[in-house]
Amino acid sequence: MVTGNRHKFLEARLILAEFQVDLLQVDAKRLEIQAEDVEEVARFSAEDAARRLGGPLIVEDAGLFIHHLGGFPGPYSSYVLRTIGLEGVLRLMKGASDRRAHFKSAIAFCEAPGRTPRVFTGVVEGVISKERRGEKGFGYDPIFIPLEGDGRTFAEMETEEKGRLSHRGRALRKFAEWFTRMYENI
Ligand code: ITT
Repeated sequence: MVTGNRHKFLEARLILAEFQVDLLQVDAKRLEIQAEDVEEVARFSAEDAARRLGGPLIVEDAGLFIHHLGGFPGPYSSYVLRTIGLEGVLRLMKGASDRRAHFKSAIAFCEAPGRTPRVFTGVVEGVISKERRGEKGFGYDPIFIPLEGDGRTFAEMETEEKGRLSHRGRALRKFAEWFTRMYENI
């Protein structure tokens, strides 16, 4: 998995281990285009990474889409976290009655240089909390409460529990089902 985000990698490794798929992290340079949808970003990045590093590999692009803010920060999620941070997002949400949001993940698999990547997506619906809660996870986890949970934020959950509900878990399980079918005879 080509990523600079260790947390993301550790979550992904745990999920794929359930399918007996072993994952290694490569923190290598790759191009990341600015686009509206995570699928396109992931597909482009995987193609570029495979050209530089060979394959097979996966790349993930993810984002948080907040309804009250018209889908913002979406494709700008990492920039927004680096600039205004969680406190800034909570400020933008002050007084908002519609606190719905979703995370979306796109996992792009590229088998080898020149091959067209295959993309798998996953979404988790939730709400933005009124204050930050929890120390686990990363990124927006302290302010995201998944609807299918029990009211805790992702940052209040163990990695395994988050993986059962998360956008990343959903996308990776789709990938793993396809991958293990494709490669079962190798
Ligand atoms: P790579 O591109 O190197 O994989 P990244 O951290 O930049 O790592 P993304 O572009 O996919 O990853 O993520 C965009 C932002 O969304 C980034 O700030 C993440 O912290 C945040 N994010 C992604 N998945 C998340 C999750 O499961 N929980 C909380 N925040 C998440």
